[in-house]
Amino acid sequence: MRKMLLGLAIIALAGAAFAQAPADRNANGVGYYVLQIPNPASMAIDGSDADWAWFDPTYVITMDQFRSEQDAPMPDPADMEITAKLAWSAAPENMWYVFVKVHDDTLDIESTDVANPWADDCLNFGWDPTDAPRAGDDGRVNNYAYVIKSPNFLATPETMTNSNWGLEGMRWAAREPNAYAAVASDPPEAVQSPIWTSDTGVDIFYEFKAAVWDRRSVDGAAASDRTILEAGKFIPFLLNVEDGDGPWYFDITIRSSAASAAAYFAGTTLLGLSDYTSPTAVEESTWGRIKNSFGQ
Ligand SMILES: [Ca+2]
Ligand SMILES: [Ca+2]
Ligand SMILES: [Ca+2]
Repeated sequence: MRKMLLGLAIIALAGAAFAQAPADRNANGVGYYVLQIPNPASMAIDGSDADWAWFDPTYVITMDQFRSEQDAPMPDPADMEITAKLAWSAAPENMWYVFVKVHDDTLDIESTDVANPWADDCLNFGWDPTDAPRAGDDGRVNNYAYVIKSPNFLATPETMTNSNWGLEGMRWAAREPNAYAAVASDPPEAVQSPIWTSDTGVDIFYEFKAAVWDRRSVDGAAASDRTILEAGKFIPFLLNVEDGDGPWYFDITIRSSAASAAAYFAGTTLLGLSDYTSPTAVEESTWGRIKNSFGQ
């Protein structure tokens, strides 16, 4: 009995230590914004951002809003430079969208091991909607992360995987119809080569949409709790970009060093259609007025 009480006291202490998210959880000091997609049917997960023209450029995440996860000096733009866009679709689709462009001097996707995606250039991301990084059956269920990289040289060709591939019961969450992902490059032949480089480098494009979960179960989607995405909602999110080639080989992240130390994610807020200024909305509202005038 005494042993059990001592055990409970230790659990309570550990809980208290992680009960509060760090106040300064974001690499940019203020947090990040996720824009509602005006027309989800127009979006194609194909590695092209031709379908992102509606996105308000104010909310593009640029290099000055990232930091090194290992607190290393930031890379030279020729070695690595990132822009990222975060978006969401309302119900019934209820999906989270990301488009990331990485300029890199060398694209390295030579590893064939799906269980070790960090060996190469890749995108690492995840959500923690309940903001409870230590919760879950084994600590990895709720504070979860995924990886996207070009699957062209993987022995098991999966574009999006659980960052912990060994957690077999969770693989459903990284696969259709729960997740769709694509990787492309400019020039296009770069992703056809295990290692590709040129004097001017290469652009890599990562695009995905995925369902978000308050709680995931090893028994699949039907046994899990889907997060309902809505304007105004706050959702902890992690986005890391990894450069597998030298001289810069650390990850770049949107979370602060305090958040890294406590295993918390950065903070994002979902903006509704009227909360941002879309470059293509002028056209839409003009058309709306014309339609209204016909209706009168
Ligand atoms: Ca696209
Ligand atoms: Ca590089
Ligand atoms: Ca690279």
